[in-house]
Amino acid sequence: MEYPFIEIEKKWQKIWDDKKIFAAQDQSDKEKKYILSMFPYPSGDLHMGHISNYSIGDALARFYLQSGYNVLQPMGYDSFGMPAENFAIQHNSHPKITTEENIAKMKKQLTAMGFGFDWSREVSTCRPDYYKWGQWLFKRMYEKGLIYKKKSFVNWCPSCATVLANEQVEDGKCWRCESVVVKKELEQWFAKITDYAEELLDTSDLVDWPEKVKLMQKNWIGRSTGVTINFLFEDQKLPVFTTRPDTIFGVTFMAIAPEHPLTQKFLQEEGENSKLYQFCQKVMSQDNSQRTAEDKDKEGIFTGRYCVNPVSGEKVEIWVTNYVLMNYGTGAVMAVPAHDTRDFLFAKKYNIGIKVVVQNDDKNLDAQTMSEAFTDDGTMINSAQFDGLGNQDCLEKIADWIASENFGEKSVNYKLRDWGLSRQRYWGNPIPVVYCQKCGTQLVPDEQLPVLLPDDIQIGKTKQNPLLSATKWLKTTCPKCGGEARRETDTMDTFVDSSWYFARYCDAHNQDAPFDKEKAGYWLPVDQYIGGIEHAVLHLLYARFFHKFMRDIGLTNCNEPFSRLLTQGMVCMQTFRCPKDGYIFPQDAIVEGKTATCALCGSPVTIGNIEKMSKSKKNVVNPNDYLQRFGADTLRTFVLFASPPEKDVDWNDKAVGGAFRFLNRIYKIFVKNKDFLTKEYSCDGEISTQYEELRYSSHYAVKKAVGYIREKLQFNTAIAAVMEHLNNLYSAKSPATSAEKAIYKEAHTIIPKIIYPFAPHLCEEIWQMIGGANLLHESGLPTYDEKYLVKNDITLVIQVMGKIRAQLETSKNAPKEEIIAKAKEIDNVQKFLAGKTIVKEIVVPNKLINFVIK
Ligand code: ANZ
Ligand code: ZN
Repeated sequence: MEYPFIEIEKKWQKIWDDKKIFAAQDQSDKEKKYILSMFPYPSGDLHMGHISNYSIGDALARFYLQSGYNVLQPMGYDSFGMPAENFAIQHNSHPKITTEENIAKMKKQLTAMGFGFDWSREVSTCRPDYYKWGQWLFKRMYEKGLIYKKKSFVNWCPSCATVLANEQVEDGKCWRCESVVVKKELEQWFAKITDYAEELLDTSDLVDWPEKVKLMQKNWIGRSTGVTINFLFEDQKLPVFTTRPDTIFGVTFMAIAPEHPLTQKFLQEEGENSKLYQFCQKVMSQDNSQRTAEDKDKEGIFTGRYCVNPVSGEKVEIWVTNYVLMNYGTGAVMAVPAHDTRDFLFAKKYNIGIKVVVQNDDKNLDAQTMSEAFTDDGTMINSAQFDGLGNQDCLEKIADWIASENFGEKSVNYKLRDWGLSRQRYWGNPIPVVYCQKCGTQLVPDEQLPVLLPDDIQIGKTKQNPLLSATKWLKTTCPKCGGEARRETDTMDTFVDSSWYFARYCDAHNQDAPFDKEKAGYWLPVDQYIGGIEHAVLHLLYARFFHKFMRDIGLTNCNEPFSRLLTQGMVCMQTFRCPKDGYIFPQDAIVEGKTATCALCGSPVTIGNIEKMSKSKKNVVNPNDYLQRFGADTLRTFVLFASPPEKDVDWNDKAVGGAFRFLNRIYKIFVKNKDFLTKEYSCDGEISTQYEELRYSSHYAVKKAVGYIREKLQFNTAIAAVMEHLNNLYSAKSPATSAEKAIYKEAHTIIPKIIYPFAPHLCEEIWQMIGGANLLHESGLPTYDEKYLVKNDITLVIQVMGKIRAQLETSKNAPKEEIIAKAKEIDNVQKFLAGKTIVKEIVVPNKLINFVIK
C-alpha cells in the first residue's frame, strides 16, 4: 500500500493557505529571517533546477519557522526579457498574455510543491506597479550622475538583435543564443558601476559567501595599481597605463588601439584607401577575447609616426595593434618587448628593437638572442640612476619619481566597465526619457511615471525594435517647453529589474515609493540567498551595486543586500548518445551492464557522462511526472537527500523510489501505532537495555539533524540520521513498562518534527494523526537531552570454567572483542588462563563472560 500523498498534500496546502502561516509580519518581537531564492523567469514550466533551489529555500524557511523566527520567504517573477518576447512571437501571441499565462502555470506548480511563500508579496517585474519604481530609480541615478548616454562600440548580438553587456558575452559569444557577438557603434545608456568598484571589491560584509564567487567578482572588477605616463605626440599628451613603471627605460615602441582617438586622427589624414584603414576595419570586426587571446597572432601596422618617451627623451615608433584594447587603461601601451610576452612576440614578428632593463640574476640576458620575454624579477640595468637596484624596489621608486617630475601620475585601473543597460527590444522597462527638438534630452517627471509599455504593437514582423513603429506612443510632449517630443525606445536590461526586487518584497505594494525605509530596514539584508552559480558576476554584482546606491540615497541602511549566499549544485543525469540519432532520452537506451543499445534503431549507444540536465542533451526529466507518481514530499526529500546543497545532484529513478519508500515507512508505522501514540505515558517502571538504546537513538537523531541543518545546511545528513533512527524504531520490541512506552512514543514523535522542513505535508498529517496540538511549525524544534547521549557503564562478571574470578567495569556499547581482550588482561583471570588454550568464550550480553579452556 502506498501512502495517500495526493489527498494529504492537497489537504495541507489548503490549511496552510487558509491560516496564512507564511505571511511574514513587518513588525514582530521575534527575530527576523529573510530567506530568498532567486526568482524564476516565467517559462511556464518548473525545471529540476527550480525544484532543487526552492526545496533548499523552503527547508530553511520552515526550519526557522519551527525555531521561532519571523520568517520572510517571498516569490515573484523575472518576467521582462527577450525569451518572453521570442516565446510570444513563436506562439503568435503577445508577451503580456503569454507571460501571465506562464506565471499562472508556474504558480500552480510551486503551490503543488508545497513551498511556503508569502504570496501576498508577489512581484512580477513586467507589471507597471513594479517597473514604475525601476524607472524612478533610474531617474535618481541619473540625477546623481550615475546614468549617462554615450556613443560607443557595443557588443551586438545579430541573432537577438540587441546589445549585450560585457557580462553577457562569454568567449565572444552571446550568453543566451551563442551567436558570435560583433561590435557596433551606438548611442547607449550606461550606469556608472565603476564608481562603486572600490566598494564592490570589499567583501568583508559577505559573511558566508562561497570563496569562489568572491574571487570571481574580484577578478571581474580586476583592480590594477600602476602609473599613467604621458608620452608626447607633437604637442599632445599620449597617456599610457602601466603596471611596470620599472621598465620605462626599456620601451621600444608605442602600441595603440584601432579605436584610439589618435588612430582615428591618422585615419582621417590617410583616408579610406589606406592600409591603415583596412587594417583597423579588420581588427575592429574581431571581438576582444579574440584580440587578446595568448595564442592568437599579434598583428599591427606602423603608422609612420613617432612619439617621445618623456623619461628618456627617446623617439619611439607608434604602431596600431590588435592586442591593445580601447576599453582598458588609456587604449595605448608603452611596449617593452624584453619584459612583456605579447610585446616580445610582436617585436620579433615586426623586427622592432628589444632593450633589456631588468637583468636576470641567474643568467645574463642578451637582447639579440633571448627567445622569450623575461618577466621575473631581477636587477635594474640601462636605467640611469636606478641601475643596480632590485626592480621590485623600483616599482614604487620610479612611480614616485615620475610623479615628482610631472611625467605622469600614479593611477588605479579596473577591468570593470560601466554597465551598458540599453536594450533595443520591446519587452522591457521603458527608459523614462524623451527627446525634444528644442530642449534635448529630458527626463519624464515623477508624476508621469510609469512610462507605460504600449500594448498595441506589432512584434516579430521585423528585427527592429517594435517600439520604433508604435507611432502613437512615440509622440509625446516635452515636460519643459510643452512642445513636441519623441520617447526613448530603448528599454532597460532585465538585470536592472532583478537588481532591487529583494528590497521590493519588504513592501511589495507601496504606491508612493519603491519600498518603505523602515520595512526594508527591518528585513534587509537577506539572511540567506540561494541560487545558481551562473549569477556570480552578473546578477550578484549588479544587485550589490544597486543596493549600495539605494543606501546612498537613504533607502536602505545596510551595506550589502545578501549576507549569506548558497550556490546550489546542479541537477545532473546520465547522457546517452546514439551514432545515428544523436543524444537520446534515457528511456530510449536499453542498458545491460556496461553497454547499451538504442531502442529507436538498435545501434550500440555510447553511455556518456553524468552532466547538467539540458534539453539539448536529452537528459532532462520533468518534475511534473514525478510529482504525479510520488508527490511533492518525495521530490523534495530526494533532492535534499541526494547530496549537500552546494553539490550536484545525480538524478536517479531508483533513488527517488528510495525516498518514496522512506516516507511510506514513516507513514506506515504511524498508522499502525496510531492509537498507542495518542495516549500519554508516565516514566514509571523498568527500562530494558533495548529501550535505553532506542532513547539514545532518538536523542542522537535530533542532535545530529538539528545541528547539521543549523550549522552546515546539510539536509542530507539530517535525513540520513532519521533513516537510521527509523530502522531502530522498526526493530524495537513492543514496550513493556510505562517508561518504555514513553520512550517508544518519543521515538515516533521526533520524526515529523525533524522531517518537517523536507516533507511537510506528510509530517503535518502524521502529527495530526497522533493528536499533535497546533501545526508543526508552531510546535517548535525537537529537543534532545545530553544526559541520554552518555552511554551507561556496566559491570560484567568474568568467569573461567564457570567460576567467578573477577569483575570488569566497561561501557555497554563497547565492541565484544574489546571487552574480551580487557577481561583476559585482568591478573586474576590471566592466572587461570596461563598455559591453557581458550576453547571459546560464552558471552551473556551486559552480564558475564565465561572462558572455556583446555
Ligand atoms: C608596460 C609593461 C611592461 C607592461 C612589462 C607589462 C609588462 P593589468 O595587470 O591587466 O592591469 N596594457 C595596458 N593597457 C592595455 C590595453 N588597453 N590593452 C592591452 N594591454 C594593455 O595589465 C596592465 C598592463 O597591460 C600594462 O603594463 C600594459 O603593459 C598593458 F614588462 O606596460 B604594461
Ligand atoms: Zn522641450
